[in-house]
Amino acid sequence: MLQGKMALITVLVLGLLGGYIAYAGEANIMVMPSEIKWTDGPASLPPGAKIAVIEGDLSKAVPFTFRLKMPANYKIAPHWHPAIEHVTVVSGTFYFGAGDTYDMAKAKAFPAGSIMVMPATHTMFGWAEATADETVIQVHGVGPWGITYVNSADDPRKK
Ligand SMILES: [Cu+2]
Repeated sequence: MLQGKMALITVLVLGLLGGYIAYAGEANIMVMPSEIKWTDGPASLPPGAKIAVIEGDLSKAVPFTFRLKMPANYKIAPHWHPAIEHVTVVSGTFYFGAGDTYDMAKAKAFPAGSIMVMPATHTMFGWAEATADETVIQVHGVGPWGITYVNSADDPRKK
């Protein structure tokens, strides 16, 4: 079971990011908002999001920081990660809840400046506020990173 999970994580992580970006352990990283380079979000997330990896290589055992820009009403189904996740809301409002089921009543609206810290394998779900053009969150932790959906039917890689 655990081996299966690890194999799955490896597949997810390798699919997430190809390029190598410095991490703070080897170089200073000082980035202005205007210098952030956005690309289409990874296949592991529903289409429509943009990602900017600021630090690290998500497939490696090094610190990483990335931002995720989501359009209004963007939904991320219940899932978990192989490592601790720190989520900081940079702009907009991110609705975020803990648990295995997508239950809006169990989520809270987190405005810019909020931070959530979720231990490895804890389940969570979220969506971007409906009225903002975009909601940006920043995620940091130590890789290797990945995402596993509670219901595999929610995994965009399987659609
Ligand atoms: Cu998450």
